[in-house]
Amino acid sequence: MFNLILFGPPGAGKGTQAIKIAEKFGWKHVSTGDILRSEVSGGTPLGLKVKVVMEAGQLVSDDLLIAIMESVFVNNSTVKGFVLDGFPRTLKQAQELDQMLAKHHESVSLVLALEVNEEELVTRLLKRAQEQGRKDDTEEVIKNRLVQYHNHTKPLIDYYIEKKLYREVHGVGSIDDIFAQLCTVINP
Ligand code: B4P
Repeated sequence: MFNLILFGPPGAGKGTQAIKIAEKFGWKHVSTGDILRSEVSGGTPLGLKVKVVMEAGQLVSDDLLIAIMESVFVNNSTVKGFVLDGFPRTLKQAQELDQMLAKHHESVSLVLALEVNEEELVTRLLKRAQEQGRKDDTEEVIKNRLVQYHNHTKPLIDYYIEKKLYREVHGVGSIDDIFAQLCTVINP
């Protein structure tokens, strides 16, 4: 099983590229952001719990995310691979992911990061706000999401460099060109 983590700051294009990668290689795309948003729009107890946190641009608790991912792995044990988009986002999530995979005799295969400057990230997310009206794409919440990224998620780069799993691709340019570059690094 190929376990790919697509990594990067908010707005780097993880969701955009994850869909294309999953389609090309026949892997399962798992976006924790999409899972949480669907709980919110469905008004489930979990959705009600995370709505305020997400709309403020904060990270949802590690325990909730870990429970969600456990059930994703249990319910998809026969897939050929996973594209994890938006998970892990904290050191605790990364450590728990390693343990979860080890339980199934699996491990992270590759961490592919999309490298995009902050000005471009903000421009993209504000554009998406106009097109899709996502509640966490306002200027103030975007700033907070970037702070969360710098404080909690960016430190994972060293974690994965140490494990020799980390590769970076320049994430500015056309979606198809970036996709082509990502595909040259993925070698299932
Ligand atoms: P996510 O849904 O993961 O949000 P994201 O980081 O903004 O998305 P992404 O980087 O995938 O950007 P996209 O491709 O859409 O998370 C939302 C929230 O959920 C978090 O803030 C948090 O509260 C919660 N959450 C999720 N996972 C969690 C976890 N593990 N732990 C705790 N909390 C968690 O691209 C952005 C825009 O750019 C799009 O409009 C796209 O069309 C555009 N774009 C993409 N590529 C482009 C390109 N090459 N050029 C120009 N525009 C491009």
